[in-house]
Amino acid sequence: MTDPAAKPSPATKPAAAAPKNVEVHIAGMKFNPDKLDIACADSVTWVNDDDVEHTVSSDRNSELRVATIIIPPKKSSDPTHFRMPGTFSYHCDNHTEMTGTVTIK
Ligand SMILES: [Cu+2]
Repeated sequence: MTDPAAKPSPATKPAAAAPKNVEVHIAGMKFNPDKLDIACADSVTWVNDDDVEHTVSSDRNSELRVATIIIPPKKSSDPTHFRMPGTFSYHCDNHTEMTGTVTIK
């Protein structure tokens, strides 16, 4: 395996709360991790490792809502920013047993 996104060496020491992008992988019909805590400045990328399409769709009672994200097989979502604290609970429209939560502090 090659690493196409090799990190550049940091020129300066990053701040303690530097924003980061966190990956949630989808494999075997599960979100992993299915519960994620992030900071407000962070973003989330969903990576579909499965051979079928999945979606990331807000639950009805979700405090935070995003437009449904459709992720084709072996593809990734764009980094998703939430920009406010709250709980984003979501599911896959194609497989309703697939659920996850992102808590933004
Ligand atoms: Cu699915």
